[in-house]
Amino acid sequence: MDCNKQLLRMMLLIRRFEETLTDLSQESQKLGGMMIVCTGQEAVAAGTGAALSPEDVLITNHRSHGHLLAKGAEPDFIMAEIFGRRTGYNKGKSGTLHIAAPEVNALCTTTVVGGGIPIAVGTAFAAQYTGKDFVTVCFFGDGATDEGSFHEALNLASLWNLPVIFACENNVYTGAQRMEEHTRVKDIATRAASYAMRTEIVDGNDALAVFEAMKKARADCLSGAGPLLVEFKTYRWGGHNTTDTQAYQPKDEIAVWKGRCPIQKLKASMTEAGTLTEDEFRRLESEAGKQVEHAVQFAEASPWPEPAEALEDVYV
Ligand SMILES: Cc1ncc(C[n+]2csc(CCOP(=O)(O)OP(=O)(O)O)c2C)c(N)n1
Repeated sequence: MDCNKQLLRMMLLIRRFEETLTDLSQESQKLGGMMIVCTGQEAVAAGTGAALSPEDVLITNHRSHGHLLAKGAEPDFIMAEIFGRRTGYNKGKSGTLHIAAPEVNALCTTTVVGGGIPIAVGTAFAAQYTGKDFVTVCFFGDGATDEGSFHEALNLASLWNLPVIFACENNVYTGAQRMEEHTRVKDIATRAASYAMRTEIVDGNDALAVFEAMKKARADCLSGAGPLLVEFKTYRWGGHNTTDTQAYQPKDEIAVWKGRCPIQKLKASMTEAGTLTEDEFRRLESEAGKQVEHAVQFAEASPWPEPAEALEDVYV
């Protein structure tokens, strides 16, 4: 399958997955609590996933479902984990916010903002120390770059020339705060200059641009060029989570960014190039729908963990 189609297929899967979770936690109330979804940001995950190899390590944050799917994690096992079932990636103990899928080297999802960044330095150091050819990609939001952990981690990664790509998804908001309310910096990428680190700013709604940038970043990392901070400019269509009313997000701003939908953007360029028909698009959309429907059925039919299992897998 050509790269464009792979990117489109993945974005459609992520979109459907997140829309379904939104529905499950709002309308149908089959899921308790709230969901943190990445609707509108699919290109960042899809483009990155397509650029990585299975041995590459993923460290991610609270907005993780797209990253995990694009890294090759199974929708069934992610969904079962979110439902808290025994068949989930972490036997129902992590829920939506802390999924690890070591099977695809997605080693850590942490909702401690900025918490994953030093961990990524650790896995990148392991690659360098053991002489293994893999990179670590660490996702975080613009808000995480205000944390001390971000600065300490970037300093060390640069000093030790580690094979790590710091992937900042700048979606304009940090909770209910716009970027200009939490920093005077206009581009997060400029922060890496303090650590003499290479940077790049990429249109985060252009899946192909993300793919090309990450493919090059990976190759450079592996050739010993050291770490890189890539800032993806994108936008969160929904609120911080599915209980957020978005009162602070101007409606016209949301409309502008919906006009830059990453799925529609790729669809338009493929259609123009004559590599996609409307029928085929509908078929891909329907396939994504079936995959997610299957995941929900799998999760709902799966058993709950037994209370006696609560203390299993506790190492300390
Ligand atoms: C250390 C820490 N501080 C605060 C929070 C509460 N919190 C959870 S998500 C979030 C917003 C993070 O924004 P950003 O890093 O920009 O990512 P985004 O949600 O925009 O994807 C905050 C403040 C937390 N989980 N951890």
